[in-house]
Amino acid sequence: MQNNAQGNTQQEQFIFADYKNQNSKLRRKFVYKIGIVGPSRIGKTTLISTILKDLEKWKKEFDFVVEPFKDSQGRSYTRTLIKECDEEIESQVKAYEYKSMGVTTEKPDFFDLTVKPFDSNRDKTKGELRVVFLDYPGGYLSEGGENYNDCMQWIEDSSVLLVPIDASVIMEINNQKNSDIKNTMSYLEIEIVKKKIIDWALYRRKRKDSALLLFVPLKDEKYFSDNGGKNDESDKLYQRFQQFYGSICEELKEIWCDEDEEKNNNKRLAFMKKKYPKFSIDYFPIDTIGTIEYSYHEGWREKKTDAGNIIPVFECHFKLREIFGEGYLERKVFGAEDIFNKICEHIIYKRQNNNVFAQALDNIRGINKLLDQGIKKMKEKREQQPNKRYKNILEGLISKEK
Ligand SMILES: Nc1nc2c(ncn2[C@@H]2O[C@H](COP(=O)(O)OP(=O)(O)OP(=O)(O)O)[C@@H](O)[C@H]2O)c(=O)[nH]1
Ligand SMILES: [Mg+2]
Repeated sequence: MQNNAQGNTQQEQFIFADYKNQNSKLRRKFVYKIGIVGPSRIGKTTLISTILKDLEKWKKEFDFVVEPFKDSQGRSYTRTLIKECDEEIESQVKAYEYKSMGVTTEKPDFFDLTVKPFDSNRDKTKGELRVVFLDYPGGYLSEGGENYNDCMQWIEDSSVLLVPIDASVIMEINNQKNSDIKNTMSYLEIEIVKKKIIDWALYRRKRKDSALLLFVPLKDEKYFSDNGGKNDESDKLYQRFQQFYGSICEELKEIWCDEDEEKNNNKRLAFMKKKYPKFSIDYFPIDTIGTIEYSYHEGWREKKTDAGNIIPVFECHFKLREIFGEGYLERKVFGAEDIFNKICEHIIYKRQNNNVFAQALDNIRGINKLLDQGIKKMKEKREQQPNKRYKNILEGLISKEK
């Protein structure tokens, strides 16, 4: 989280300059970009690194090898980064008194992965998709910073957008009190987040490109009983999510859906089903730590930001769960795999439907079939073990620009 991985300058790493350079090898590759939008301390770095923590299982369960990208010398900047983030979270969990402060991200960072399908004998892989998550300091959203424009351009270009939500704040404030609502909007920078999502949605429609929007409540261990928690307040959490973020979903519906267009699409779909970009808005609350839950808050206070602005802060405190006679519990991640599963499914769909060149190349190399099988297996697994927390808010085909 502290970007120590950058210290190892010997490793080739993904950087904006390379990506933008028209002559770079990277530029000529298909890179599937994943964006994230959230203010500082909301949990962006924790979310990305938790999703990528346990990549080994993909081999066993889904016929894919998902690995941190390795440079020509076999070194991996991303592997180091994931390890550092993981160690940071583990050390927070092991601390007797858990402090939710962690280490703030200091510069934009890339989590650069390769996704390779196994061939039908499962003895070697065939082809490779490059999937890259961008993480950046949350302070950028309101105050900018180095490479700010590159980060925002990346977000617009990404067909997958992650939006972490601070569950403890929206659950523990008084949601009937005007001043609490106003402060929450300001503290969680909900208007700025909303604007980024709307700009992204308009860009998707303009580009006729598919879109996957994932709202991910974090710091929510206390509100679920399926991972060691005592109470189930999941319905209340969803209601609170709707109170603060529901209007974004309504606006997206306006932007992406057009009933007449949908009817036409449906007619045309019979012939050219694969031509239309689809969208999905999903709700995926996950436990990134699992054994640390909300304990108490200190109410609202004011804080001066680096740029000198005064903002309201709602400081929540967390505690380690203790099981009588068993001491403290180890970290227990829940639901992260389902998110990556959904992202991969989306990327493969996009590859097979929006990109004629990739499609032709995949067909020649025999990868299309392998990708198809992979998607099927992922869907089957999700249907066998439905994650009760997960909700599909809205899905459909993106209409033409109005
Ligand atoms: N209990 C609990 N704590 C979490 C969870 N997710 C994140 N946190 C804590 O929230 C704090 C902030 O998380 P980060 O991932 O560093 O937040 P960030 O959005 O990357 O912050 P910046 O880098 O400043 O933009 C850390 O101390 C995390 O351990 C969660 O699901 N549960
Ligand atoms: Mg961070």
